[in-house]
Amino acid sequence: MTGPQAKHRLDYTPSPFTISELSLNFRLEPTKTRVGANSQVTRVVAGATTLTLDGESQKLIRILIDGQPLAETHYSVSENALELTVDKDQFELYIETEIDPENNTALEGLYRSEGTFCTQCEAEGFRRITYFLDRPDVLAVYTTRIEAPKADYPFLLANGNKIDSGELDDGWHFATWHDPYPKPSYLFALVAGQFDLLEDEFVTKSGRKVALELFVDPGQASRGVHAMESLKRAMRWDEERFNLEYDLNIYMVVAVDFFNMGAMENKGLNIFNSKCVLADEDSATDKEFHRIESIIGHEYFHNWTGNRITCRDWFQLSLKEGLTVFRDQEFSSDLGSRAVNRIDAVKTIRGVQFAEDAGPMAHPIRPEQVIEMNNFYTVTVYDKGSEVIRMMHTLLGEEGFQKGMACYVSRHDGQAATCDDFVQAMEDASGVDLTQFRLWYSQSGTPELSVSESFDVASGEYRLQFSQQTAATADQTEKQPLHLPIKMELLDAQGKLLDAKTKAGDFDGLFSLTAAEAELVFTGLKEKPVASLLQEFSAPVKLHFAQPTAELCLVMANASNAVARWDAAQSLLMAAIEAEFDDAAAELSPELVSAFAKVLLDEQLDPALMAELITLPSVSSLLDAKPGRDITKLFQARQQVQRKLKHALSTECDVAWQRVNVQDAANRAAKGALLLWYGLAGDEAKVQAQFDNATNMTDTLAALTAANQGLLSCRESMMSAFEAKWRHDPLVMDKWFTQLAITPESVETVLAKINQAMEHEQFAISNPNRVRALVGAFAEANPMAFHDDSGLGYAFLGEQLMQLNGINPQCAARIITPLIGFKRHSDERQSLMRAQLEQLLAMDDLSKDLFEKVSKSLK
Ligand code: B3K
Ligand code: ZN
Repeated sequence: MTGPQAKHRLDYTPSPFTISELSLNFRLEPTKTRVGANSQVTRVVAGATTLTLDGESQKLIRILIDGQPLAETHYSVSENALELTVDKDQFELYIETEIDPENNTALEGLYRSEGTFCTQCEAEGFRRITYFLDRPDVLAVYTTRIEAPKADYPFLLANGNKIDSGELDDGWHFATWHDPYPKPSYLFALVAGQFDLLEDEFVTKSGRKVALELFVDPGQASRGVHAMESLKRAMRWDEERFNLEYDLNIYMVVAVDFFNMGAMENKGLNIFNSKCVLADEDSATDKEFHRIESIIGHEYFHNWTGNRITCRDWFQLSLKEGLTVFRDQEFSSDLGSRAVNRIDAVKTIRGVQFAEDAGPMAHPIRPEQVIEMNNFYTVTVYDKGSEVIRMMHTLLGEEGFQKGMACYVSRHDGQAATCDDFVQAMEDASGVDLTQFRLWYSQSGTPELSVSESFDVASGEYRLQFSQQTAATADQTEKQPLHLPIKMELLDAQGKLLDAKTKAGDFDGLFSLTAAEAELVFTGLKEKPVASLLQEFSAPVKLHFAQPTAELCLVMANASNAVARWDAAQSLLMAAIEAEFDDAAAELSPELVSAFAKVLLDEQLDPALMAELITLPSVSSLLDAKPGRDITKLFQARQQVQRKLKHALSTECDVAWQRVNVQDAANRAAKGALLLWYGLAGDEAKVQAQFDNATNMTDTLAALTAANQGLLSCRESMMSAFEAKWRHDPLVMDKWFTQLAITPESVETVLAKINQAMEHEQFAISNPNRVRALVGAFAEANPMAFHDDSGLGYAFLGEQLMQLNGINPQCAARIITPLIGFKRHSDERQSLMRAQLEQLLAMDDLSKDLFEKVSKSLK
C-alpha cells in the first residue's frame, strides 16, 4: 500500500535556518487575499545554502532577498514547499503570496465563513497562509498589519497589543498588532469581522491591569457572560495554585461557528468554537456551562504550558496538552466537585481511550510516527497524557509537583521543549526517581492489573498479589512493566477504615507496583479485610479483581474515596448487565437492589454524585470488557437492567425524585439521571410534565432524552415543539439534530429522519458542529441503528465520509472513529464495516487524514 509517508520522532533535526522576526501584511479580500511576509532569517548551520519553507494552496507572487528580487534559478516551488538557495548568514526575506479564504472549506489556515475572516494554524495550517518554517521550534516575534473594508470588518484582530490603526482610501481601514513574545507559527491568529464586544478587566497579583475582550456574533452578548466570568476565575486560579501570571496587556477571545474543534490557544487571541463560549440557562445545559468554564480555563492555561514554553516538535504534543488537561481538570476540581470531575475523566479513559488503545490508531502519549498531525489530537495524547501527569502528581505530592513545575518553567521559559525535559525537571526538583516512569511516554496500550487476595486467620496476614501485563497493540508488540501508583485502603466487615500495617510498618495508602509481579502483605488483622483498590483511579489501567457482590456493596457504601464508591457501583452494574446479556431472565441480585436503594434514599449524598452512581456503564466500556459481542444486544441488556432497577426501586425512586426536584445544577443532574429510568420504564406523564414545566435547557433536554430513549409516544410532539422554538438558533438545533440521530429506532427510520434533517435550514455539511451533531452522533451514540445487521448505518457513514473528504478532511477523520474500530465487533459486522473502509481507500483523492486511519485499520 503506497500513499503519504509517515514522519518519525527519532528523525528530528533542528532547522538549518531560523527566523527571529516576522512582519505580516494582509490585504483581506474573500477570494484573493494578499499576504506579504517579511522575515529576518539567520543561518544556524554553517555552510547551509538551501532554505526549505513549508507552503501549500497559495500562489507565489514575488520573493525579495534584502530588497532584491530573487532570480528564478534560485528557487523552486512544489506542492508543499518553496526551496530557496541563499548563501548568507543573515538576511531579510520578503515573500508575497495570494490565497483564497472564501473557498477554504478545510478551515485550516486563513478562511472566511459567514462573512468572518478567521485562522486556525495548529498544527500545520500556517503554511497555507504563507511560505514559512512552519515548525514549533522556530520562534519569532510577530508584527501583523491587517487591511480590510471597514463596513464589513469593523474589528481587525491579531496577536499581542494593538500598536496602530487608522483609515485608508475607499472605505478601508487597517490595524497593526505586535506580539513581543517569540512564538511558533502555530500560535499565530488573525480575525476580521463584525461582532458584539464584551469588555472586562483583570488585575494580576502583581497589580497589572489586563483588558479582557470577548467577541461574539451580533446579538449574542448576553450569552458570553459566563465565559467572561470563567476567564477571570481561571486567571485567578492559575496565580493561586501554580503561581503563574498573565503576561500581555490584553486577552481576547473570539467565538465563531465554523471551527474544527473546541478552541485554540493563539497567543493573546484565543479563537473558540461558539458552542464552547455561548451559554445562557434557556439555551445551554449545566454540562455545557461546566464545559465552557473548563475549556476557557484550558486555553488560558496554555499561555504558560504551551505558549511561553512550547513543543520542540509535534511528537511532543502531550507536553503541552497532557499537562494542560491536567491543569484544567484541577481547576474544575478546585472550583467544583472533585469527585464528579474525576469520574468524568475516568469515563473518558474507559469509554474512549481504552478503545483507541485497542484499535488501529493505538499510539503512546508521545507518538513515534505520524502521517497527518491533526490525527494525533487524541484522547491518548490529551487524556491519557493528563493521567500520566496526574500519576507524577500522585508520586511527588502537591508540594513536590509544584517544585517540579517551578523548575520546568524557570528552565524552559521561552523555549521549545520536550517531554523528557518536563520529566527531568520533575525529577530534579523532587528527588523522586522517574527512570522507569518514563516508559509511560513510549509505551502504548492499556496495562491490565490483576490482583488476587488471600487471608490467613492463624497469622493474621492478608496478602495481595499484583501482576501487570500490557497486551500488544497495533503499533507495538513488546511491552514492559510500568510504574503503577496504586491507591488503596482496607475496610473491616462493618465498612470501617482499618489502620493497616504492612511488614514494613505503617501503610500510607499508596503502593507502587514497578515489577511484573509483586506482593503486598498486611499484618495483624483479626478477620479478612475488604480491599478498595485503585482508588481515585490512580493509574489508567484495567483492574481485574474478583470481588464478591457483598464486598463491592460494602465498598460502594463505605470507601472514603468517592471515586472508589462509584467504581464499585459500576462493577456491580456491569455484572448485572453481563448477567442480563447472557440470560434475559436473570434477576437483579437483592444485594445490588438494596445498595441502590440506599443511594436513592441517602439525604446526605451530593446529588451530582448520585447522578453518577445511578448512571450505567457505557456500551463502549461494556464491549471493551469482552470484545466481539453483539453490540445491539449489549445496548438492550443495558436498557433492560435500568428498567429492572426502576421496577425494583419504584418507591425509592419516587422519594428521591421529591428530594432532588430542586433548581440547582447538582439536583438537576440527579433528576436527569433519574428521569431516564422513568422514561425507559414508560412513565410518559412524568417525562411530559418535566418537558412542559422546564424553565431551563438542562431540564428540557433531560425530558427529551428520556422520551426518545424510552421511545415514548410523546416524543414526536416534543421534538416538534423543540424545533419550532429553536429553529433559528443553530447551536441549540445541534441538540435536536443529535436527539434524532441517537434515538434507538430502526435504522430505516433513523436514516430517513437524518436525511430529512440534512435539508433543514440550519444544516450545512460545511459546518463541523452540524456534522458532528447529526452524523457524528449517529455513528458514535446510536448503537442500535448504526450497528444494525443490514449494514445500512455503515453505508450511510461511508457516503458522508466520501463527501466530507473533499470538504473538510479533519472533520471527516474525526467522525470515522467508530468505523475503524471494527475489530471489537462481531464477525458479520466486521466485514460490513471493512467494505466501507475499502471503498474509501479506493478513492483517488483520499486525504492524508483519512488515508492514515483507513490504511492502518485495514492492515
Ligand atoms: N491546541 C488546540 C487544538 C489544535 C487541534 C489541531 N487540529 C486546542 C487545545 O488543545 O487547547
Ligand atoms: Zn490544549
